[in-house]
Amino acid sequence: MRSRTMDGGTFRPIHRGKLSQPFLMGYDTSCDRGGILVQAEYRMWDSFKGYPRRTAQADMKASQFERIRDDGILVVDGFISGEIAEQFALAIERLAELELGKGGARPVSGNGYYVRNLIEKDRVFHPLLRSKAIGIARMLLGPRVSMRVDSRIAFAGIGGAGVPWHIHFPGVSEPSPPWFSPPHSLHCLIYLDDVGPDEGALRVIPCSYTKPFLRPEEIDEGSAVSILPRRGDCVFMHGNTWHRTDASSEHAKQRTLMFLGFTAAWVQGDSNAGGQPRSGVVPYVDPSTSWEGDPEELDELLARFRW
Ligand SMILES: O=C(O)CCC(=O)C(=O)O
Ligand SMILES: [Fe+2]
Repeated sequence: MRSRTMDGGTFRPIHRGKLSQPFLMGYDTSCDRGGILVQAEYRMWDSFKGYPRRTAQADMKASQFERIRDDGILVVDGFISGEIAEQFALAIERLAELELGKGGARPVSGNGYYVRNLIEKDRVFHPLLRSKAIGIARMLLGPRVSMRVDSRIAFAGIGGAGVPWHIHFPGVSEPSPPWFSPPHSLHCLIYLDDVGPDEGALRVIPCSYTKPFLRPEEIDEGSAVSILPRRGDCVFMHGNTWHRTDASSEHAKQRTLMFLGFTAAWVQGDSNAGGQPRSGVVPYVDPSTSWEGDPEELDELLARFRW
């Protein structure tokens, strides 16, 4: 068990330094007791609301922020504590038991199954509405982001299982229309079980989010990095980073992970391929019952944002 608090330890105070010009967004990095935090001061170009300001902070070193921003991939060890990972894993198993075979959790052949929309299904996931991942998402995608939380459980003891090369937002076409903008999203894969060679490494191609039009057979395996995440670790990736898993062995233990998927709040639609509407199998849990912040921010996070 690691002894980290929710979302990677204590939040260090920051030296604010010089903020960006009004109406301009800029990055401000500052040193504080050896740690470096990155922040953006946004002025939201919303005349109806009086051009409100919002500050986004990523609790990470500038070099880490540049890594996720440019390479589209960053691994953060111990992002959540082992204890909280255990709570999440148990809640996901409970939901899976309720949903399996009833139109909820969806088994995928050779892959395991997905339990989706966790925030709306159990209060245990509501602290994620204050996750430090949100600040990072706002640094990358803008001040208004929405978030959904899904999970995957891969079966124990099954050899040859895994996911092939894929991206999470395959929204491109050929030819590319003149007004097409590439789909940007931040996906945070939080591992709730240790992954070793038996469970199968995660393989990721850095910078590949710039090539959503690749075909899986064109991928250069040699350029992939191999990651063996441990319970509580988080792999931050651009949602269109090409990735796959190595095949499991028959000695594989259960592999449970959560996906925190972020898009700009006005992007309608699913941030995770194959998402499903509310199944109605488990009762709806209203996230606003455990929210003390600005209701507008909650609406954004839950994809209820309207202009
Ligand atoms: O299991 C993993 O490590 C990654 C799974 C994955 O990429 C997916 O389900 O989309
Ligand atoms: Fe994936």
